[in-house]
Amino acid sequence: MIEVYFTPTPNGHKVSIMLAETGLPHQLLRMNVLDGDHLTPEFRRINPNGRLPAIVDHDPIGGGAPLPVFESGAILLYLAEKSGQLLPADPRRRSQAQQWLMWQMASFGPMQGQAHHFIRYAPEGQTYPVERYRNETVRLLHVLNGRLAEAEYLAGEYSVADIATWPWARAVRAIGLALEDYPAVQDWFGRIAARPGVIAGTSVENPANLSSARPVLNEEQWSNLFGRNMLNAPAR
Ligand SMILES: N[C@@H](CCC(=O)N[C@@H](CS)C(=O)NCC(=O)O)C(=O)O
Repeated sequence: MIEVYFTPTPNGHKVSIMLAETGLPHQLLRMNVLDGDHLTPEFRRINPNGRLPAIVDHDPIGGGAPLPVFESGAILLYLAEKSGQLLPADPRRRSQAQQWLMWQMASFGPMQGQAHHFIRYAPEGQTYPVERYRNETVRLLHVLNGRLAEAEYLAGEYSVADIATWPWARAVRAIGLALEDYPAVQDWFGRIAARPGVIAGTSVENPANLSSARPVLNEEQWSNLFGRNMLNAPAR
């Protein structure tokens, strides 16, 4: 059994989609980041970085003690290895899947995440960071569109790279961007949205950040959501 420390965000949905696609037995444990569930000493023994998602595999590859895995990209690779699915066997495609997975983890997720932060959460009127991160997200959408204009899926076949990228493509409308402006991305997005595993993996709970509304948070919730309280919380 795999325990999934889950919150309904693009990073959380990568894991719920992967588990629905592969059929690996699991249990979702819903974490509330506004309450600081991810900052407790217990959770930080699973993910020292105090972020979601994370998993604990009680029947890990290779046996032995339960294995905690953090960072959504590492979780996808672990589940691909465990299930023998969604990481291409062909070495060229396998490398492409790893490259686009790293691209999502290092660029498309973090840059867009900052755009969400400055557009929807930070005090209003900060034009420089809003433009910087929205423009960078636009640039990355052009990169994605270029790849998908030449290949049906990021690695030539459906893989962990698509599962990592799709929930973040879904989130761009909350920062005022439209997939219609990127036709190859839009076609790819529709193909993936129709997959039963993706429908099951995203029906778990709607992500908070698909809406462009500005959330109203009190001081404590803000500090929990953006990790500030982690500096005050004991690590162990
Ligand atoms: N690179 C990490 C990012 C994880 C991340 O930032 N998770 C968010 C939710 S999607 C979180 O835990 N936020 C709470 C906080 O920042 O304190 C991954 O892909 O797993």
